[in-house]
Amino acid sequence: MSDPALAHAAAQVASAQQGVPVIKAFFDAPTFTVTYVVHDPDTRHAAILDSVLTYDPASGRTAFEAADPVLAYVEQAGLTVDWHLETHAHADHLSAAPYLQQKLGGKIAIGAHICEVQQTFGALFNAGAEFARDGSDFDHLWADGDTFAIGNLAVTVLHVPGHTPACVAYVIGDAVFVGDTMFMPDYGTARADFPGGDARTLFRSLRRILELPPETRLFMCHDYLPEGRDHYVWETTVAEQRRANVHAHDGVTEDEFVAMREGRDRTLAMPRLILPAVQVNMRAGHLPAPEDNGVAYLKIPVNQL
Ligand SMILES: N[C@@H](CCC(=O)N[C@@H](CS)C(=O)NCC(=O)O)C(=O)O
Ligand SMILES: [Fe+2]
Repeated sequence: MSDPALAHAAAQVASAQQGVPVIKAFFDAPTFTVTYVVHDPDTRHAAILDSVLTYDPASGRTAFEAADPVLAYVEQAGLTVDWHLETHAHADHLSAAPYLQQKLGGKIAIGAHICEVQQTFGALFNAGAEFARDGSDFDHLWADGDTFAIGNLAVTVLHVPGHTPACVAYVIGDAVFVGDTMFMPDYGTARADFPGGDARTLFRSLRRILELPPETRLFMCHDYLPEGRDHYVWETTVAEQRRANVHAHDGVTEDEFVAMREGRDRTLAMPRLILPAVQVNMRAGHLPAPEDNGVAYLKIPVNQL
């Protein structure tokens, strides 16, 4: 394998104890997002991945319906949260990482290419000089192949761009949190038409994850309940994706994938919350600074998306 980061992740999965880490999923039905709490049973150190701040765009009101059950679980289980890990700057929900950080501690981290995303969306929202585009709103930025530990759990970060330029997957023990690269086999893959997205890059990234050992557990960031299924699911394996992913199973060529993905993306509406979500998530989940009346405002760029 001429891919040291992937080789390291594959060795980590192969040597990890099966069934460890302990993984608890929380599904947010309004945004179809899965938040995970992952912990090491020996030390009870934990990470929270892709948390959701509930947001009603009609009233402009935030709430904690999605985040409070995560908070209650962590407190009841007596976990120490080291990290709030984002797989990418989400376009479909606001992050609850600052809320959970304030309650639980821990550092907020995302892929280092977030700086490109901040440039793009900083320009879209005509953000002023007070908006740093160097990733410094986050506590930590990951590069491809970075490694760290959650208690005794080994973690390898893989940069998997395509859906967005900054997407990363977190390989934790024998489990991979794939973000928005692929979805469950019967739904396929993520869209690649957001600013900075690219279908060919996405195919290479998701096929890279599928080079991991066949038994590797894969955890999705969303499930959209395709026709023919009546319950939400978010866990599968490398072997199952390679056999059955409707967009990207073994045998699908890069060109076939790109034609399919670009064709399908032309039919998709923008996510309901993209404008509030990216404006907040590019700031690591923080609202823009309040104006002189003490109120924080979100902008709507007209006729831009
Ligand atoms: N209907 C959802 C769609 C959200 C959406 O576009 N999700 C992205 C991931 S952030 C995606 O890849 N969707 C694939 C698809 O809808 O086929 C919404 O409005 O929030
Ligand atoms: Fe996404």
